[in-house]
Amino acid sequence: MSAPPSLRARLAGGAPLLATFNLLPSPEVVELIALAGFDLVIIDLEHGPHDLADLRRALTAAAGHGLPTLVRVRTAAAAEIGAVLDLGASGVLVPHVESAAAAAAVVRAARFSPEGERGANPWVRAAGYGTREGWFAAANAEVAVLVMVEGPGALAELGEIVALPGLDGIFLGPMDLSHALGVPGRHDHPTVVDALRGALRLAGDSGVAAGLFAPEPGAARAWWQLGARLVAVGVDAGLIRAALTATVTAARAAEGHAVTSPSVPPRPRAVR
Ligand code: 3PY
Ligand code: MG
Repeated sequence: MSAPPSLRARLAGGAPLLATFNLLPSPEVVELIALAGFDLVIIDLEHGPHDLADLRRALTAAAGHGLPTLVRVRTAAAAEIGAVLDLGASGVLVPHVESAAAAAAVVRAARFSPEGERGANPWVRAAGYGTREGWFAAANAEVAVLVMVEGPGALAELGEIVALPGLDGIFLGPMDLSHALGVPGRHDHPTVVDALRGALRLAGDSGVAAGLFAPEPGAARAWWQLGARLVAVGVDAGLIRAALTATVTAARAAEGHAVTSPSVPPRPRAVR
């Protein structure tokens, strides 16, 4: 059986992708995200408290379900990018990249020579601890590299960013953009939405994939239709909280509901 296409390949073509953010350092939550049917999970080290051991557990849980993983690192440091890729992330997402030069440095950190300068060690988990033939070339071919466009510098240099060789995609952050554009917290303000639409157009013209965060699921289809290849809807913590709150609300509102059947099934008869 041939291996499924890499996240990098799926970003380059095929059906639009649906993700959500994993903020809670829990492999069980990653499994629930896989079982729910998302195409990939974005494991969020920028806003989540995961350490590298938590990340390894999350990656193992995802791999058990064939769920691709994009890891949002905390910083653009080459050592951090290398560490999450060595652990086995399908791709790396770097927040707050504010220039074409910074984006080029991200690509260098994520790709082995001759395409970049990623620290080379073939005995890491991602390389099957030394068992993966042709590891360096395979990693260069498969790893997805995305930078976040969420500040004024990135918007100003977007044309150069999307033209960078080796960069697979940009990912737009409406929350940070709302702050950068003077309407803090208003991710759906027309100024923010115009910036998002303009960035999607530019990425589409350049052929690089574009993704973005959408707090609400209802917006996903519209963003796909506007050219987004990847929409990340919601954050696990918020989705779980909303489901718990809805359950409490529904239970408290359910006064007068007639209980017509026992909720506990009868005990089976003992077999002799
Ligand atoms: C943003 O909207 O700024 C993000 O980083 C999404 O997580
Ligand atoms: Mg952000």
